Amino acid sequence: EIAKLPKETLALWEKYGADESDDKESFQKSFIRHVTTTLARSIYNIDNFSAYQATAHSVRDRLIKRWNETQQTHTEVDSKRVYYLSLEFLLGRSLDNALLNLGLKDNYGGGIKELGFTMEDVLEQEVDAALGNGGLGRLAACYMDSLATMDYPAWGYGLRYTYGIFQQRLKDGYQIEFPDYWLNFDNPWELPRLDVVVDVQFCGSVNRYTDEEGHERYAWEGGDTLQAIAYDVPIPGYGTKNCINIRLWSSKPKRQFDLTRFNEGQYEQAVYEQMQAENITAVLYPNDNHMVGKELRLKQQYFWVAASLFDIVRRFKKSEKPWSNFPLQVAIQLNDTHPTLAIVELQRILVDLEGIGWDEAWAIVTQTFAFTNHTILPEAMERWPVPMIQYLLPRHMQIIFDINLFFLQKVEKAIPNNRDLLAKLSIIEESTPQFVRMAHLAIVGSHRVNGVAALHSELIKQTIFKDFIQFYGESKFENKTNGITPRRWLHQANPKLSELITETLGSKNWLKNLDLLKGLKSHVNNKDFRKRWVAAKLSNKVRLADYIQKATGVTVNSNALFDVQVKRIHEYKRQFMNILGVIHRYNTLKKMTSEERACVVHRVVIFGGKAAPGYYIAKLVIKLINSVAEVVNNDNSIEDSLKVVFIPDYNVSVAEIIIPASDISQHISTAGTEASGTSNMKFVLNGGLILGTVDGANIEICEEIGDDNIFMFGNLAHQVDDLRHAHRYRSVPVDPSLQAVINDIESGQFGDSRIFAPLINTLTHGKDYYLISDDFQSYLDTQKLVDESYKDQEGWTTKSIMCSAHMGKFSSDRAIQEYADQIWEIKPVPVMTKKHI
Ligand code: CJB
Repeated sequence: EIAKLPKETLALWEKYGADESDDKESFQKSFIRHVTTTLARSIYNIDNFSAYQATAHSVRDRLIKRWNETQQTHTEVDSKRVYYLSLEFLLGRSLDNALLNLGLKDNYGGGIKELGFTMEDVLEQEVDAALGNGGLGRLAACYMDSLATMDYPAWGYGLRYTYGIFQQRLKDGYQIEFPDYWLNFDNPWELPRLDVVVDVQFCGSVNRYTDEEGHERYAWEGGDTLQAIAYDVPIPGYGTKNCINIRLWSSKPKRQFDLTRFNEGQYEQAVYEQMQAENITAVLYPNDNHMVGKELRLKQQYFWVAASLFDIVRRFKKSEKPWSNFPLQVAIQLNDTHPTLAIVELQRILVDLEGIGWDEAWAIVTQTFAFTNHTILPEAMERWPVPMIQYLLPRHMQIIFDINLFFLQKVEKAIPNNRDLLAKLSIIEESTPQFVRMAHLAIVGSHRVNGVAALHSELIKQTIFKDFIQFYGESKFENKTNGITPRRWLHQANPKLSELITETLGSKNWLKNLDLLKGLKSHVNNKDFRKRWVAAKLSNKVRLADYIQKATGVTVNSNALFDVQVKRIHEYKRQFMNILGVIHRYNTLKKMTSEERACVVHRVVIFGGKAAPGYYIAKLVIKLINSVAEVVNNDNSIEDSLKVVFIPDYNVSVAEIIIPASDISQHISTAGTEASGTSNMKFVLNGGLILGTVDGANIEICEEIGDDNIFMFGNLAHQVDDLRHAHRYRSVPVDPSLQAVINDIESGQFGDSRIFAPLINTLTHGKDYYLISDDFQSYLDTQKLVDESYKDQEGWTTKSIMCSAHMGKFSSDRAIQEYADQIWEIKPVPVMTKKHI
């Protein structure tokens, strides 16, 4: 029940609800207030961590104000909103980002110094919010930043995992996993909404009945009910009052305790139910580009989808518009197939709960949803056993069968007598047991399907979704090339370069319009500008070298060429090829005379990335990298011409140190396997060059920056099938350089070779699925070109500047603009400054 407040009260709100100012003194006041009250500490008892907490709480106060004004504006205007459903939001740290987006960094920096701390130390205290695996989760975070910055009325919906992606440590060169209990200390970046609670049902049964008007209806009854509690994460836009919301759900039991059991002395049984319920949002599944069909994961998906749709529908119903207006008020984007059950849930709400006819309901559903595909790897395709869905969600399974029936009837009508096509398009895979193909369900239930880079969007039409084109034609399938936010990935991660760009262009407008970077081109021959460009890169390399020293104990020379590959460890991303290339380089260096070596460009090869805990081969790749590093880094005979490091626990905040420091980064997936890649964009934006295959967004980056400024190599996507086929007829790799490297490993040069046998085995006996052998020579040749180019430091600097200058297209603002105009049909809603109560 909302209290009706008398006029005098409203006046008090006006008077005391006034601004908390953003000047230095106001910050210092709020800092001291938070230390003494929120943290209950005294001036004699503050460490860097408390200073971080107090600063964060001061920023949080200001965020909440903007967040409130944004929500009030959106409620008042009530225009169409977009809801971005993502099982992963890889946000990283929030304090620096909030300070920059709110324009508080300078005042707070000055204020904190006078209080006896440094901003750098304070920022270092924050633990990453790591509720994601890799590219897909970070993309969601970049998109939220753009939606906020561009004043769109948008919400993110996800899960509040108690444990984020595991922490990676190394022992004897092997990855070991530690739980990421990120909520150990208080989390100032979330607002618990203990009043926003949604019941979520599982199991039970379906009863058919006839309603008063004689219609056949279905009721889902019985089973277990859990509760979803909302935690809201404010996302501030850059240079705007707009501050949008990511709502993360946390699970808890509906009943706190089974008192009967407790009184009977069965304490363990009594808490069992509680634990089961809390389990649902306990942990993020640590797999990237790989489906593992665990029942708990399916429960997570439904729990999240049911709570989110309840919330969305509740908000829609407040405005009392007719149901036919739903798609005019609501756009829902499915980030991969993980939230596909939302399609079924909305149909269930409309048909079973709201009593709308099937066809009318289905038209509303399909106009509301759009679906983004992020991969064509077969092992990543989600399919759930029919019996598992039947047990957990009996009514949903019926609805899926009906959706499929009506869909296949339409196909049959449009393309008669083609049973083969029906089987291929069916949402149900007719195996034993049957499976639900989530991608098919997502396509059928959405009005638009998109891939994430031009090549990928073409490939999905030619491969995994080929058969759908026959029925729908091409117009349902489109491309939305990914983007990254320049606020975090240049302004925040690379302050020196950001400052230089702002000074050179004469304003900060490029941060909201990245195309303005092309203004740098006219300065490319300006000596002073070039000098500062090079100095920024060098200081970033020094910063990274310090980090490497601390994290691995290895000393690296900041004047060497920094060669970086950081991303999830996966066979298709071919870190294996990189380390095989390193072995080739090492043994070539060893054969040289000192004089010859003096002419060689010194390199530091930097790896980072997590392997899924159950991915044996990926974990062996990490072990091989570390074994090679051990030998190379301790071999004085090569005189520092090569160093190899594996930086442990790669995450968003580590990426912010690594990316601005790279000279060259590797994006070397087998052609056709990396849907887009997004770190490639981050590296180039920061003036790093790319060594890459003709894959994903590399192709579009090449188009923008020109092929003089990128090192591309390897076979093309359309050649892959034939090459794989040809492998079947050979037992050893065809490439002699590769065979030599394999021999080196097998000779024990990097320790007990038996350890690496399963890894080597992936290349031999007709396998080599990812075509390392086919691309190896071209890879080595292109690496030589990199060395030669780097010797020409002036030429390299020109390339570096030209790279950044042409990266406008890859702002996530451009991507979001395309989604907003072409899929969601939403308009910006600037936050109104007048007071709303
Ligand atoms: N992607 O991160 C994931 N996880 C998956 O399970 C499937 C795909 C990645 O999504 C990124 C964002 O679209 C892409 O850039 C990347 O190529 C893809 O692997």
